[in-house]
Amino acid sequence: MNLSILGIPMDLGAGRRGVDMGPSALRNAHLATRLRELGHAVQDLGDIPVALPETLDKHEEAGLVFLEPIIQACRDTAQRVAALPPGTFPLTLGGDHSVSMGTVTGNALRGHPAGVRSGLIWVDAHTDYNTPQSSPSGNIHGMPVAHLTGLGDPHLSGLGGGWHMRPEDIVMIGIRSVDQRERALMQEAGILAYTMKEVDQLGITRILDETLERLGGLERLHVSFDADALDPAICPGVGTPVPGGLTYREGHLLMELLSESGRVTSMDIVEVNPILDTHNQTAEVMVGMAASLLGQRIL
Ligand code: 4U7
Ligand code: MN
Ligand code: MN
Ligand code: MN
Repeated sequence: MNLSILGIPMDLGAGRRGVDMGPSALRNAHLATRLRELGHAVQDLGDIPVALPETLDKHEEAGLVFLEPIIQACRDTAQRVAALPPGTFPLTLGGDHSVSMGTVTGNALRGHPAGVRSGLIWVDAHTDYNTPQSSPSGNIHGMPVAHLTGLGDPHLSGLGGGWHMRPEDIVMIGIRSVDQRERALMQEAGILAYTMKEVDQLGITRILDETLERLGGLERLHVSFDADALDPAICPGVGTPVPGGLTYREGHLLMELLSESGRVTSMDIVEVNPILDTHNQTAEVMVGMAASLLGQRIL
């Protein structure tokens, strides 16, 4: 497969500094080499330019922190991803999770300026379904999914022109932290989310069977993997850790089953924060997750 790596070194959407160094940390953990060893043709496209918070006034517009530069970076990301040649698998590296408004939109627009119906598997401790009105923090990394489905700020939700994700085409896995008003928005939208309770009760295999069945007819499937979905004991380098996450094996099994399905067409790795990490462990674990999704086998 032809893989294109693209970094989006952005931490404007997060409450803490440091996730802007995520792409460097992942490259440092030998991302490209690992994927080449699997037989892929890997091209690193470098990074999307993103404003540094120190060069901006920390202004809030209608409950949104750093709205303008985030729109800019997401727009650039969407354009860059949408322009990749057909048959290429984009592996996009955050940055905080607001980058996924750009990556998911770009992947849906590839080869189709109006956008195609696409599936989204959101692996995260959080549902990221806040709007500017519901958000307790104002941090945009807690809002990407809501904007992808058309809620919230019109500039952020308008990145795809008229294209939006359909709530029924989204499945979330690993969920264990949802804000009160966010919960109501999730229920209204009818998004399927497997909480950690369901991971414990049903197991990853059954959850993946149901997920792939639900997203059955869709030709494009994007996996957005927030490092905080994994337990903080395995991935300490995240800005919003929540105890009780996916184990190392649950994460790999999820990726292995997705790989076996042959249906995933693009992936994000986001929220890796080297400042909060120990010896780049979180980046190394996440490189392993990408390798499992992209065909690494034990035997
Ligand atoms: B991440 C939060 F309030 N829900 O909106 C918010 F708990 O991309 C956290 O999943 C969001 O890491 C976490 O600020 C965003 C908070
Ligand atoms: Mn997230
Ligand atoms: Mn999260
Ligand atoms: Mn986070």
